[in-house]
Amino acid sequence: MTVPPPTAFTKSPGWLDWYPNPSRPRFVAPAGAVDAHCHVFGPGAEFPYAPERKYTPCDASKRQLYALRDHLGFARNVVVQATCHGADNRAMVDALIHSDGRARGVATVRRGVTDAQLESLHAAGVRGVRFNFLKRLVDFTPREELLEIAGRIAPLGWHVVVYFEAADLGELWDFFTALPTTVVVDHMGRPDVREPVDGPQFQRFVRLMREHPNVWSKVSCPERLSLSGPPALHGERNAYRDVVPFGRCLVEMFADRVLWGTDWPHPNLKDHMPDDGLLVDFIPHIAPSAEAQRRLLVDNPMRLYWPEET
Ligand code: 0GY
Repeated sequence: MTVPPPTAFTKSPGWLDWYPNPSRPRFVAPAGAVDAHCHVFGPGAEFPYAPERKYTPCDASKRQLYALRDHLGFARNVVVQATCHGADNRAMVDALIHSDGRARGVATVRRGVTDAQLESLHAAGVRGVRFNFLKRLVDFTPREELLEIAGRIAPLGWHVVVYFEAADLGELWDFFTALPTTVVVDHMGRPDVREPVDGPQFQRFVRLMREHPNVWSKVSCPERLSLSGPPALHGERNAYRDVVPFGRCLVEMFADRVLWGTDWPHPNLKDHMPDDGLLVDFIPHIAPSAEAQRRLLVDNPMRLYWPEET
């Protein structure tokens, strides 16, 4: 029997690779646009996946990410640490330091992180930490541990990115509102888009943003939230319509606290893999005016990730 080398990883069953030949978007992003939510996976032979991971992805390298950035007409990326790398930030940091200053990052750190490690992450371009509350992605971390980490990163000017399901917001509310930093919510707090945008579930999220001006939202991942499903053909440019009212509501109400990202390479999608060109064409449906697009894609992410340039 041949024992595979320790760096050989087998993708989780049913894992879908990222879309190989994305179309060129019709929507032309404003100059300096930032893809504020994307990941790198490995490559596993260079940056092994974490032993505690809940899934094993396909490789998705920095080179492939930056080629996609150029193809989509974007200028910069925010690379968010993916759970398959645990708190080993090397792949993400490697992507940042090979970006010519065009990528910043969001890390995962544990309680024992040293000041020197935080400073080194900062020097590489990290500007936030991510707290993940999805049981299918991570094991439980006690809230006091997360609060301690938030207190450690606040003096660096970093923020906290939170990922949770809409149904859990009530239970997480006090924790989120106690955080001493800007708080960025992934994917609009994952609303159930079968419910109306003015229904209690999404309005609770709107209330969180209205009452807490330090809370921002990524108006991202229509492909993850949509129930109307993928476009029947990958030429159709009118996809994910059931998610539009949710994104549009947040863009209209909180124009200076919204971010957008591709979520490339789209972890854990089981039914279809989106054409990233179509995802870019979703933007004008949620941000119809040139001003809203500029704030969403340039002004807001620059203020959060490259404040020294604004
Ligand atoms: C996303 C969503 C997911 C996964 C991760 O870090 C991750 O593993 O973020 C997901 O499975 O919903 O934003 O990339």
